[in-house]
Amino acid sequence: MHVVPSICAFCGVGCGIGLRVQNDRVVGVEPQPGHPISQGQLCSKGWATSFAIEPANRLTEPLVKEHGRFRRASWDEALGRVAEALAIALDEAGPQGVGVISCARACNEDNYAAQKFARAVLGSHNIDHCARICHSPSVAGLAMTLGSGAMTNGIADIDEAELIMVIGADVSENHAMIGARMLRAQARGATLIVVDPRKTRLARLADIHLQLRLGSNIALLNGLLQIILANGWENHAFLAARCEDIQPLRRHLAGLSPERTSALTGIAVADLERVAYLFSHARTAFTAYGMGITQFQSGTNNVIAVSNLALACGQVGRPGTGINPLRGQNNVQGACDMGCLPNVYPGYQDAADAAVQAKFAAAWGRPAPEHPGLTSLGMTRAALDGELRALMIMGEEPVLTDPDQGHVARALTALDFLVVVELSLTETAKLADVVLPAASFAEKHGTFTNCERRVQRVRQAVQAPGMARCDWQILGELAARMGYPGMAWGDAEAVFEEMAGLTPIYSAMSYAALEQSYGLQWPCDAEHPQGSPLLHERGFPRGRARLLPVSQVEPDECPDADYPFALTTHRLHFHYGGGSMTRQSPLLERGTPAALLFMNPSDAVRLGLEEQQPVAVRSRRGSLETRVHLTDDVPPGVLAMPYHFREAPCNRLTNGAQDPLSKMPELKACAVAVQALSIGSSGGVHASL
Ligand SMILES: Nc1nc2c(c(=O)[nH]1)N[C@H]1C(S)=C(S)[C@@H](COP(=O)(O)OP(=O)(O)OC[C@H]3O[C@@H](n4cnc5c(=O)[nH]c(N)nc54)[C@H](O)[C@@H]3O)O[C@H]1N2
Ligand SMILES: Nc1nc2c(c(=O)[nH]1)N[C@H]1C(S)=C(S)[C@@H](COP(=O)(O)OP(=O)(O)OC[C@H]3O[C@@H](n4cnc5c(=O)[nH]c(N)nc54)[C@H](O)[C@@H]3O)O[C@H]1N2
Ligand code: SF4
Ligand SMILES: [Mo]
Repeated sequence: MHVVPSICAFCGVGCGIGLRVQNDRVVGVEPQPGHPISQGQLCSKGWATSFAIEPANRLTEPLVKEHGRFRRASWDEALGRVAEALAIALDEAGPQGVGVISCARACNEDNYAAQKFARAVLGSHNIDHCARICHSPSVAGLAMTLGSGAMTNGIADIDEAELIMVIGADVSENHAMIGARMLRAQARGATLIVVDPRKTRLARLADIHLQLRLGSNIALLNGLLQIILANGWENHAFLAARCEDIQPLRRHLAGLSPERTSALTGIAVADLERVAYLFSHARTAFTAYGMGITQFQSGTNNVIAVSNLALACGQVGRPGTGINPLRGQNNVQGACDMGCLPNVYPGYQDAADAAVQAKFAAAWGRPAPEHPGLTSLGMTRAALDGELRALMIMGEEPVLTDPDQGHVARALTALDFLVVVELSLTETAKLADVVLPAASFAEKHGTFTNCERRVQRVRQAVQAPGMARCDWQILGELAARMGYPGMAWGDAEAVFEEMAGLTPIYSAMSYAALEQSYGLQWPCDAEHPQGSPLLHERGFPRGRARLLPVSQVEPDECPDADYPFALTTHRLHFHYGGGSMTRQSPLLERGTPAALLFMNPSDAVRLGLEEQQPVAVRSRRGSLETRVHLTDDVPPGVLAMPYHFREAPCNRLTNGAQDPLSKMPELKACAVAVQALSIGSSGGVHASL
């Protein structure tokens, strides 16, 4: 047996793992000794890696659909079909009629290839990925206030924080090794504050839990800032030297009072005052936030409200501080950095800028696409309208993970042609015309960029099962068939080198440089050859940081007589995304609860429901059956459901209403009704869980 060092392929923490290999099979996992992030530990998902990529559960051959059924095919036949279908769609509908969804679980090299394929081969900016429904409001909001949308500080900064404020993130479940680090910081004396409508595990352990009303983030953050400004607790020196526009914000908040904030958020005035005092007086306050901020139709404004608070108190640009969006997927930071977004080329170079267009047109030997691109949900809409004809989905499971499942399934079936590149036959792959087998991270060389902008090497430990290939190779072959020779790279390193040459924030990186340490944090360029653990020490990318007045916006759908509950959706520690990888592990499957609808006991009493009672849950868009679990994790009137389970897919219920700026759908709040199911129908529920 030998051990191959790599990086965990689940969440954005980026833990260092060792793949234990025997007879060309990954038989187990161990923590990478000395790794600066995981420090010799892994969470249960990391430990379960070998199940997630087990060859027996994988796609090993291309599949093509005929008369509604899949049959095996050669690469030659399958790629021939894809090339032909894309050519027909281009012919009939032009570059606006085709699109690519890339994969935040795959390597930077794969994602670079995906956006190059969309732009250089298909001639379209229709390229997007799951960041749209994750941290797109961070990218949009922090671009407006700071000029850059990534975590400003590193994970190790938690060790230097005097105060840690977690807003809308369930860190001990979802970024487990960061959660553990926060609890260690608390044990050495840091103050831990959690802002969440649910009593998460971290909230129960925190010094202060602000259990705000669902969707009242801006009211709370504005209210805290109003108390700070009214008492003169803001950081005057930082505001004068580093920020602009405090006066309009001061005027905007002047009409508020702590009592009004308390009424809007459900938090007692004394708690508001205590948190405002502690946050503004801490020498170093590390702010981390997640989906409880971004997944609202007010997502971008929520992010701006977080930014306003941290800036006004000068809690940015120093070790132990920062505005830190906890990026979710193992390589979602990288997929954004690689330009898998309709409006930017690699390194956030503006797709609408003529000089940038000329740069890439010259490098790739193809003219820049003429039209602005569509977002992922924009492509779904265009498919339903008959405008998008052919789509490639490379490693995403939108049937389970996008809002309003019925709408998504109708859109994908309305396409003339769908090709899915996947590890296994997911719910989305089942709808495809052609399915192509992809190599997993343990079967290829490449890089992942974790949530703190750290680019780390992933190494091939075993051969890919059957005929599976790397995404960049598949895209390269397809490009060649479509008459574009510029993606025929010899190996992953060649893809990385081409990318680094065109991406200023990665420009001083190479595989050799990444080998020398535990990766490098961008920007890594001639000025910062050793990378940049800490951003904005002296200036912001936009010069001075901007404070922007924002106002509370209620969720699009609030409870009413027909749909009396607010439903929020979240994650469980043992499962990941649409579950296609974690649900292969018998150990993690043991962590699947029998009941998926979390309800406060007082609501259950009112409705006459008992623990594990079968229920139907309805929203304006769809319904599902599951069982209730009674817990005071959720407040009365609020229900919560995880989104990992195809048997009871909560995205059948969720609302597609979008943030106008980032196009983020409102995954964290919609209105539902609950109905008890009779014992007769419970057999069905039981069988489905
Ligand atoms: N185990 C596991 N880990 C994961 C993942 C997974 O699927 N499983 N997915 C990864 C991905 S892609 C991501 S993006 C991250 C996401 O990680 P998180 O951001 O932690 O994701 P969630 O659990 O969806 O939501 C976080 C919290 O927001 C709270 N919330 C809901 N409404 C509000 C509100 O109005 N205000 C506030 N302040 N909070 C609110 C919820 O109660 C929940 O506790 O996790 C990553 N890690
Ligand atoms: N209701 C609700 N819905 C949500 C959320 C929520 O909080 N509530 N959160 C949203 C968020 S934050 C996110 S990020 C999305 C995530 O949504 P998705 O990205 O759709 O979720 P995953 O299950 O991670 O899907 C990734 C797929 O990639 C495949 N894969 C892994 N590695 C590779 C590879 O190297 N190559 C290829 N080709 N495929 C690979 C895996 O098999 C898996 O099926 O879900 C969103 N949906
Ligand atoms: S915390 Fe995230 S990166 Fe670390 S082992 Fe767990 S899933 Fe993997
Ligand atoms: Mo995410």
